[in-house]
Amino acid sequence: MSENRFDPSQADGRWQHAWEAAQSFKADSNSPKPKSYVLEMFPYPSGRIHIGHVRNYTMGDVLARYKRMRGYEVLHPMGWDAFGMPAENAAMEKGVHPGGWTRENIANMKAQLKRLGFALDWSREIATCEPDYYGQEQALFLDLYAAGLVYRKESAVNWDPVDQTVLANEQVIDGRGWRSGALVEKRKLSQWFLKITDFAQDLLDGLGNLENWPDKVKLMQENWIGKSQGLQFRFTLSNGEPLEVYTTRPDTIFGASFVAVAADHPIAQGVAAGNPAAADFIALCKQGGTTAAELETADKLGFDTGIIAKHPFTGVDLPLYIANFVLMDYGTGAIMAVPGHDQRDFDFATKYGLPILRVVAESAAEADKPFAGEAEAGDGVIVNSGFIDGMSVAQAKAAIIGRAESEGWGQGKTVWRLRDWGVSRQRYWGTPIPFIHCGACGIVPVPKDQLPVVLPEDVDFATPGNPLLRHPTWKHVDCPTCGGKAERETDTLDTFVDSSWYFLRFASQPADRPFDPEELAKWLPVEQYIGGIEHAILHLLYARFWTRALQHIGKIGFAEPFASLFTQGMVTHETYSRVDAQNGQPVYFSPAEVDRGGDGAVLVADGAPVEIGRVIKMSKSKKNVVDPDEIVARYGADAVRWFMLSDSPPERDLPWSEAGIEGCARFVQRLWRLFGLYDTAASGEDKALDRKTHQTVAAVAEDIEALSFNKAVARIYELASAIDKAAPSASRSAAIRTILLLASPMMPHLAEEAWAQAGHAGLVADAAWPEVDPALLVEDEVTIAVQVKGKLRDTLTVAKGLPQPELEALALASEKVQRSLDGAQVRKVIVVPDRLVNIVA
Ligand code: ANZ
Ligand code: ZN
Repeated sequence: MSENRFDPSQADGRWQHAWEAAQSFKADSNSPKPKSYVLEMFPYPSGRIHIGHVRNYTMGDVLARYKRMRGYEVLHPMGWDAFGMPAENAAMEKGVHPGGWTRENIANMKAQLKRLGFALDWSREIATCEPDYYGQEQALFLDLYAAGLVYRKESAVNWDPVDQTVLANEQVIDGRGWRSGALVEKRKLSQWFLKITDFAQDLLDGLGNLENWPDKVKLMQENWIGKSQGLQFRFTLSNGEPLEVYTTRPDTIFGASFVAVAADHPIAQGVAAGNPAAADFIALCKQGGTTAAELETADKLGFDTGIIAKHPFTGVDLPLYIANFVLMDYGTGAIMAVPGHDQRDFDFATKYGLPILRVVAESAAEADKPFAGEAEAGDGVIVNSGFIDGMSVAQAKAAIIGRAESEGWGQGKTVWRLRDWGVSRQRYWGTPIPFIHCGACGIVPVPKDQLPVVLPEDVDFATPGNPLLRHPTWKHVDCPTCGGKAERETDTLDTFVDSSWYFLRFASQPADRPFDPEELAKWLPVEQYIGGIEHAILHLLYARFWTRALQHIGKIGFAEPFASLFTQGMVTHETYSRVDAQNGQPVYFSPAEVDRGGDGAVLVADGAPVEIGRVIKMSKSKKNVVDPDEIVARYGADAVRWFMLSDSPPERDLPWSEAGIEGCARFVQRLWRLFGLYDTAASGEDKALDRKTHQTVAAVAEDIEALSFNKAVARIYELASAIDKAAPSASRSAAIRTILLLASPMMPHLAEEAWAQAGHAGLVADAAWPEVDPALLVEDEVTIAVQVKGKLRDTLTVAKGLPQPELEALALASEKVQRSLDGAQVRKVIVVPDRLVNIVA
């Protein structure tokens, strides 16, 4: 090869065009080859790809390219999760149209992805904001409705009384609307729900079969589904009403010292009707956040109603409180409180001076041990509890449930944390929910032949609220059933619906249906899904639910969408900042603005020091980012890709470093020089190098299949060193050809360039993975330690399995051994075959 430097600025684009011209990565559903579906979570088109995308997509790309080399027909698609709030925010802030803003971002990001040389089938590109996608989603939504899996119900939303609009949870900051600053109220609105709870048990059981999912993700899903078993039972209140409570710890019933209801509980409402102080307290509760997490951390607050509940066993009077930490939509919205063994109850009892009783102890002897400032939620033996004293927690649970059931005041009950999925959003930039409200007929599904229900283009963002609701004409339609005047639903779907089935549409996208089940069956389930841990719960649970729901209604033949899941670590970097003297806030500087010496760092602009902060996830707000475009322009796509795979195991964080990327760029050149040594005319055999080559092929294959990319990279470094050291031979040329193929999924541009320069026909992208000769995988030589009187004097490299007499003879023949014996009489020779010879003199 004549050129002695590889020039990515020339080569990268050339090969990207070559792949496109050859349609190298177009997946053929009708191919007779075995199929492999490799998928990375599709991005939100925010405007620019970030380094996390680069890492995620590089991993998927290496696997996809590798699978192609192994003879698979590979589906490796890309698309855009294109609906959502940022587009509407941009519309409000910059006066642009959400559609224009989104499509422009998609074009930019697509160009960025192309510059990284990803082996993607762009012919299957999807943007969820286009009617050909969301129209099919509307069709599926109607199918789920027909099957009884979609329904409407009243539900609380965050209502901004000034902007007169519903707010998403993220738009409520410290209880106030993010734009108006007004105190947010909880309002009841009729909303659309998907019946995910019908599948709660199924979704839980299914986790057991997902062997190739990270345990932590499965655990998070399990907790989210939250199956709990306990007792629902009745107290009789002093006002004559019954009070139903739910507890997972019936074993602690003798430790109850008060009962409590949620602010929206009917009993609380009843009290408030005749008591202004109670009404005020309930209003106060409603101002806080709505989420369980917010309630969990909020200060415990209560209102004593003066009502008394009789303890079912002891007859003791328990006061009834309205309490802010009791949720209306869990269990019965009412609890028996056991301060000794529940931390929330403990905090509450401490604040309001209520008894804290011990009913579980480490042993019966510790029945009166005081609490050390906190509740004891653990296991133990039951104490101070009458007929259940001495039982274990589990025995006592069963005993109390048995007693309640036989006496008729309660029953064992399973309760789920999982709630039905509220999918209504009062926003413009989402999939219109395909229903019509008719005064005469009620709720009427849009007939399928009238789909898609397309978003209007002419919308106004100058005033807050839902533009669909305000649009002068869009919502007015004739009722499909009676022909009378009717109105369209103006809610749109949660964008998580869009991402719950996109992987199906990638595999099959007919114009007239959401997908073709037979074509789907060829590709699904996804063989390897790769994405961020931040999607461990919602996206992955919703996608599992949609797949099950579609199976349930007979649309598809499988329940789990993703056979293997991998969650990659983040790309991190230290931060640089100074505290602003005026407002005391930190001002951040990007790595490019800073000169990082040995210990400290100075701002290039003024030469004065900046503070070096922790190594954390790259984020725009902390300015500790590198721009993918910039580094690709500077080092070439292959060096960037190589860096994303090197050093850190893929599930761990990857610290970005200038030295690291420069090392990668140097290795690209080093490989290029190695390829320069490729010589098909070379002759002669180098057995040791052959073995190294074949062992590397086998090991790299194993590593890529296990997604241990950093290990694969390390092995390629090793083989490169072995080639460097080897003398010219046919073996060395074979090794060079092999390393080119092994590195090609990681450095596809360099590989193509070298392949072409070596005069090979076709593209490396279409080449097969090198064959392994199993005979070369076993080491046939061993190193033997030769000791004289227990001291190492020499080592011998001999054929494996060499018999004892030969080994002994070779050892005694060693010059070093003879020198150390110095004429002494050999008394005994101990031989451990393949390991050691010890000569006793
Ligand atoms: C008595 C008790 C004693 C409780 C004890 C816990 C520990 P999990 O396990 O998450 O399902 N609870 C029930 N309904 C509630 C509601 N609507 N809002 C807030 N808390 C509620 O939680 C069930 C436990 O949470 C129940 O068991 C109940 O407190 C409380 F040592 O009852 B327990
Ligand atoms: Zn009608």
